[in-house]
Amino acid sequence: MLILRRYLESCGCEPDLVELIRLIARQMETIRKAFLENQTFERTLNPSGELQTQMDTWADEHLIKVVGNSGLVRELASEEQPDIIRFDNSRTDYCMVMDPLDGSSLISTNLAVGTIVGIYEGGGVLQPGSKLRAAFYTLFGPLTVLVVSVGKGVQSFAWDQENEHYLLLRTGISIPEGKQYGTGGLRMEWLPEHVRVIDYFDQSGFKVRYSGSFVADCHQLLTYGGIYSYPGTTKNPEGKLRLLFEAIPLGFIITQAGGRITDGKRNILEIVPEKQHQTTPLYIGSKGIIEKIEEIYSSS
Ligand code: AHM
Ligand code: MG
Repeated sequence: MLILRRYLESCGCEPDLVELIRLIARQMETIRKAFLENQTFERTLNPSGELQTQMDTWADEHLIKVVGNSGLVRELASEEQPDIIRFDNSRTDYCMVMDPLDGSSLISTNLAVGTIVGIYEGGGVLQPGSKLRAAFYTLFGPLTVLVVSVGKGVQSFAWDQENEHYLLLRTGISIPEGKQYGTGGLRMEWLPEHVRVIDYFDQSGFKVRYSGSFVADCHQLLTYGGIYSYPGTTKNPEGKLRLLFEAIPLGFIITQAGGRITDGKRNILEIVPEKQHQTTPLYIGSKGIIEKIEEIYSSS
């Protein structure tokens, strides 16, 4: 059975990149254990003004410590940190973006949440997604799953607790054209273009699937196809989800699986980020559906 390390080596990944991905991947066991004692919200707000959960801060502090001590990352941007962190001890040029725990409002409901990571080679963290060297996410469901792309397609692995390694689950993942959609934002605040998109889905026999965890909702796209969306609204025209920590890494993975990501008008992977906590409206999923959405936007 193929394990994560061998897969990354077989792709020609340099040893430092293999080590970095494996190092973070191994932290998932530690993070999973921390859920039991960290079930509630903190009183603190993150840089996007959202209430943090205990696990947001726990996972953030843990990963910053591990990554900082590794000497494998020069620059780190986290969804939970106001500023970019620089590590002078780094022997590499890797620049990393992370959402330490996405979907954390669902922790107290025991629905699936996960960690999202993107890795650039040099050039800082404010780069378009098309320049990513690698991206991966983990998902805490019945299995701890890791989905990774190093620019050579998408593979998923599952944590084998007994043997302490990640075993290949699915290889060469290709996103089908499905008929399901999820959308965030309050209906009363949707913009007219988004209303037209949703009308199109409803009139075309699409099912609704939305858990409130971006990483989990995107993960199901790899099996069932369809799309996830969080649009711009009258209140937040630039949407809710963060370009660096959510849109770019997941967009990279879904694109590598043959899907697409758009803000309605342009490929999100081509956007040059201007600031760390920038948000973007987004639609992510099956290629044909994204093309239809862009058609609806351009004719609006
Ligand atoms: P988080 O990183 O703090 O979890 O915030 C992002 C989350 C996404 O995981 C999810 O899709 C979205 O926010 C849900 O928002 P809403 O509750 O507005 O539907
Ligand atoms: Mg998030």
